[in-house]
Amino acid sequence: MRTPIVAGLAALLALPALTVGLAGEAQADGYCRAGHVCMWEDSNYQGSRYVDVVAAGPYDIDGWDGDNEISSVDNASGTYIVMFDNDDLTGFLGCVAPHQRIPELWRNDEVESFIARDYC
Ligand SMILES: [Ca+2]
Ligand SMILES: [Ca+2]
Ligand SMILES: [Ca+2]
Repeated sequence: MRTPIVAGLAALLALPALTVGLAGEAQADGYCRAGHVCMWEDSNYQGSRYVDVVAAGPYDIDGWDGDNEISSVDNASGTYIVMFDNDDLTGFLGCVAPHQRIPELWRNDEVESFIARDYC
């Protein structure tokens, strides 16, 4: 009779994780899903996670939600993330290498758009 109880417990424990996943916060703070790029308001992957998208692009960070506020980045993809100071990929800032994590951006609070591509 133990097996059904254990299975039931497992289902109960899995439910909150599933709910969180549907809300788009599947990963513990500070980590990005494989293939995604994530950007945070504060250094060390803290504060609002303004960006959590499949690494592709081009992508304009929302003007009310992250523009000129990004302080840390986790690139969980196999491509470069090329960051720009302004919208529409203008004003080159720098690159995040494949699978690179940057706890404190060297150009703090400046990123406004980015694109994923296979070169810097
Ligand atoms: Ca923007
Ligand atoms: Ca910031
Ligand atoms: Ca900027």
